[in-house]
Amino acid sequence: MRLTVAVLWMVAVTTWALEENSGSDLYDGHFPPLHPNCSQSLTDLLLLRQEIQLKELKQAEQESAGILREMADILADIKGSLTRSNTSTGISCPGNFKNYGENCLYLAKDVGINWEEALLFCQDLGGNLAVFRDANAFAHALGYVKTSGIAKTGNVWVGGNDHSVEGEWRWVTGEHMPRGTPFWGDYNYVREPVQNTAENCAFLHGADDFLMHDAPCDWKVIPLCEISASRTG
Ligand SMILES: [Ca+2]
Repeated sequence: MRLTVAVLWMVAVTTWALEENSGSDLYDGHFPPLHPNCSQSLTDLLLLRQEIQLKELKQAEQESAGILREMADILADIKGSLTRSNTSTGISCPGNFKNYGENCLYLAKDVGINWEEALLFCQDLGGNLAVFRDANAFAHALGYVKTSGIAKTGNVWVGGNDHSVEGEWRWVTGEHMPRGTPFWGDYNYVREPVQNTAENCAFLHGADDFLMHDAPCDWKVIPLCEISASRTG
């Protein structure tokens, strides 16, 4: 009797053990353990967060690349526009004339002649004695004269006089000449031009940093000639 009970008990235990093992394998095959402990769950969470951040960074990078491409296109348009602008304002000057601002200028450094001769000299070259309708034109002419290599005490004829009416200064092209700064200089602390029938021609006075003064028209100085710009663009 005891032997029978023992055998039955062993069979029961073996059967239970087999059933227990096969059930565990089945569970693990379909539902593998997600996280053995809490630290594993935290690691997964951090990895997921990193993955999301990387995705966001990639999207931002794509958007930034798009913005940079748009900026490059805009800069290319601006560059093209400037290139076209420079080409269209290109000025061609004949002979010894050089382009300054909107005009062509020629300072005949080796010539010393009176004002009337200077006017004819420039007209023979197809131009006129230089006139300055605004401060920019005057600044361009001064820049040319000051860097031309002539003596700082030299003098230069320009195209202005008060031949017709004393004190009424006009350019050779007929317009009234501007007065005061920055065109005219001072002589003995008095602003030029002064009322003086002996001084009816305008010149750039080297001793006064080439600002304009009036002088007797028979002085023999250097002519500054000008030709209206011809555009090539
Ligand atoms: Ca005068």
